[in-house]
Amino acid sequence: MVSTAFWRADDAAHHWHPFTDTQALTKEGARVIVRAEGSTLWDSEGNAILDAMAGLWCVNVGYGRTELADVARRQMIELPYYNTFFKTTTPPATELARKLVELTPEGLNRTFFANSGSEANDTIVRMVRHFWNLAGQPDKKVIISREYAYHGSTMAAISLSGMDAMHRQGDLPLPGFEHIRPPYIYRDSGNMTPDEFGIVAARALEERIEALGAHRVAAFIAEPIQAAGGVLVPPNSYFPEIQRICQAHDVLLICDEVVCGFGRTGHWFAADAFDIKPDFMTLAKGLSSGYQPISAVMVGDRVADLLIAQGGEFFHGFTYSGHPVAAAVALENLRIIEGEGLVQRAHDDIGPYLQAGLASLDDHPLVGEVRGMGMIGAIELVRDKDGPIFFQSEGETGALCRDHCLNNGLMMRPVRDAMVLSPPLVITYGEVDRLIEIARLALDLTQRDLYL
Ligand code: PXG
Repeated sequence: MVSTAFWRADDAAHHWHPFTDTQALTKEGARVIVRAEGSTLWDSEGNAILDAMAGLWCVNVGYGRTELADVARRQMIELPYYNTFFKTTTPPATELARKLVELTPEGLNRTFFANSGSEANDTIVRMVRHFWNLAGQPDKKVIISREYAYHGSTMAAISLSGMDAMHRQGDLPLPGFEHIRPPYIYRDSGNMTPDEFGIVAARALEERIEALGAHRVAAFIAEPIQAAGGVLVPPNSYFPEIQRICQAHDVLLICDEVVCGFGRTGHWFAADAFDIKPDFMTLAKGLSSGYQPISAVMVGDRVADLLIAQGGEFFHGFTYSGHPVAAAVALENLRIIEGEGLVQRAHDDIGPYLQAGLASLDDHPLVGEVRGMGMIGAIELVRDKDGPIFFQSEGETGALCRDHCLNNGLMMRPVRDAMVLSPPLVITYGEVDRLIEIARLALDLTQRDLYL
């Protein structure tokens, strides 16, 4: 058998990892994940790790689904690949396009396929620009997003994202992308109620539109819950006000459901929960539960009707747009989610159980706030609950806590000093109990490290 040391040496020599300090990784060596089942991962040294992240917020139906492997195998034998470019299609791509129209909110009646959330968001940027040109308003080009947003890693998607560290590497964002404050209740609401604060945070959009001139603003993009930004759950007042502002200034609304979609929040889409009526919706991750790379842009009627009626050929697409194997796997994944009632389970069974478990950590001296919805959550660590006072060296405490989690068999990662989690929707009650138990142990060990 090939040894862990062999994998680590080869990996350090040749494999350039995403979002990784290669020098640090080379010293430590990568953990080699070799197998997974349900909500549990195994590494090459036989350690079992409870995956509270569902991979990267994506393995909604859990690991080890042989149904998905069977469908992929069948599709590969029948038709492993054909494109959807030149007036051809394949049954899985067509069926998935229709299925997504049925599942997503009313008014989104067209599906454009890509392979990643980043590509889908880049596609939306192109459609938005094309739309306003055709609509006779070529000055409407600026897209507004939020600080801490994550919309992907390609050039347009990073520009949409509000991550300073990413922007610093490569003179980004590109021109024409603006960022406003996020609705970060815990940090910023001060003496306001969440709903009062929600209006204030949303008005930041109106202020920016007015500063730029509405004739220049093309669209606003938002994740309903900012996931990689630290699981920022908006106040209930936030999105209705955002929706009003977009309508008032004729700004298109893009809802990025890459993390929030497919049951994660206890709803098929978080747009349903927050009553968002978007012009575009970005889908990926839970669409295939990560078993195949596939993403989709859901396009609203207003945009689609104009682009199709007057746009002519849309010169945009990817070799693997609507890949038949990925589409077949996504369809089967959706059948599993429906058949097993996983959205409902996240809404009124395991979701509330997870949130109650998280809430039980609130008494810990390091925990400033726990927040979440359905099967997504965060535990925000602070130096002092009064204030609150955050840690001076942002991210260090989170990293310490992450290491203690991992050493005790729990995969949970920090965003700044907030521990974020989004376990598979199939996680069991017993596993949630263990998750909370290890999280508390990791918090104790982190506290000991800090105050020894
Ligand atoms: N939108 C959202 C909301 C995302 O979270 C993307 C778009 C981009 O998707 P692709 O498929 O291009 O990666 C994402 C991706 C993390 C992490 O550590 C999060 C993502 C990706 C990688 C790492 O939180 N989200």
